Amino acid sequence: METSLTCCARGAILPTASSQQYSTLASPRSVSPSFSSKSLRGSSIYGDSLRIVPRSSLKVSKAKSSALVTKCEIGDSLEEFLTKSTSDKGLIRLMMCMGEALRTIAFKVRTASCGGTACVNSFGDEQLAVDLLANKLLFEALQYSHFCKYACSEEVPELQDMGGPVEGGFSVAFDPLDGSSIVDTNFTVGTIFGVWPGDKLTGVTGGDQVAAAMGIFGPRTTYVLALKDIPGTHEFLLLDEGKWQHVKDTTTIGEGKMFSPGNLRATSDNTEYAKLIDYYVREKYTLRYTGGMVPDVNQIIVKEKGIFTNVASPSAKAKLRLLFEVAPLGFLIEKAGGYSSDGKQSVLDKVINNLDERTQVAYGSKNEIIRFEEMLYGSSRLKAAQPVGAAA
Ligand code: FDP
Repeated sequence: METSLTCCARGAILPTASSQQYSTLASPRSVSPSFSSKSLRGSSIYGDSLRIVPRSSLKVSKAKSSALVTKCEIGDSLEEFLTKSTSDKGLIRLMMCMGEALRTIAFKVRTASCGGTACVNSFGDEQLAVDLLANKLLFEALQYSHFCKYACSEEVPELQDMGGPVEGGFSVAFDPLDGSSIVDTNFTVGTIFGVWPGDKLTGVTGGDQVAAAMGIFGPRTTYVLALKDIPGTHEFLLLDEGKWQHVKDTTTIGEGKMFSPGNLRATSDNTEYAKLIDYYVREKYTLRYTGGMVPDVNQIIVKEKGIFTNVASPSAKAKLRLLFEVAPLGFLIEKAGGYSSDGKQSVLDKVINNLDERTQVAYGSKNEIIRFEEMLYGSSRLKAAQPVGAAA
């Protein structure tokens, strides 16, 4: 396994588009047989130019509450970071393999041809809509990791057997390309995934995740991840040479007037949500909303402040999926020092009863989540240390 891991780190397992059909995905069953093995070949799609940030110019990680994480430095490669952060070799391998898939997806998004209603991969030997291609690449990466038991995606919401072990292995839920409706407008889009131990993706909670991550395909490509055993949410930048470099830790989400209001149509028949939006406007919050959940939530982690809401109403039902989107992003936000809520509880405390379960959600700083719960339901489970109106 060590040899394979080294191979991952060098980028030699980059799965590339192939003309082979994904028959397992074409007719999904409740639990499919293992994917057939596929040839994963190296790729030279990345240029040769080097743009490595010298370690000396980068600050050392501020996170102090774990002996492991204090050894992790800004400037580390993804593999160095993971090796310092966890002794679980299976998890390291899985996160490395997903990193390989993410950089391939970044390239496919960047070079897609957009027209009509779809953005299609136009580079290489396979013509496929980019969200379906992303879906395929992620399943391939998980199978190749050898540590994934089951996987399922928003595109294929049934458990697929990836062939890995139950004991010491993981099950992974992912949204291959969240915000696929804004790929053509060249807005930032992203992949979301959550990693659970063993073979269960239902009857578990978001708090049971051992890791979660987003791949963010914008002007820059980043891999933002959190691991259960270490504090903080960690951002890796994809360098020109194809390596992921650790560039930021977030361990605190503070107060600040920035809002990102999803499902705004619900304000027409949810008066509490309408009042909450009025509050943000009256208090002169800055609106920062793209309509893509990945960049809209990522900005809270990067700017270390703000609130994202996606609230339901009788006529505008909850649409965000607990398993594929809400729980993994909740894990990233809470590991970053923020809070999440469905109005009454942390989204990490919600039991995932079925793969397609939907929920309303808010992510943000503590005071923002208190305000969200109080304005929607009259009280908050979080004890306010100071009056809620006191946001900076
Ligand atoms: P999209 O439909 O474009 O895939 O997850 C679905 C999602 O995007 C989120 O990325 C986004 O936050 C949300 O839908 C936007 O919904 P509203 O238009 O209702 O705000």
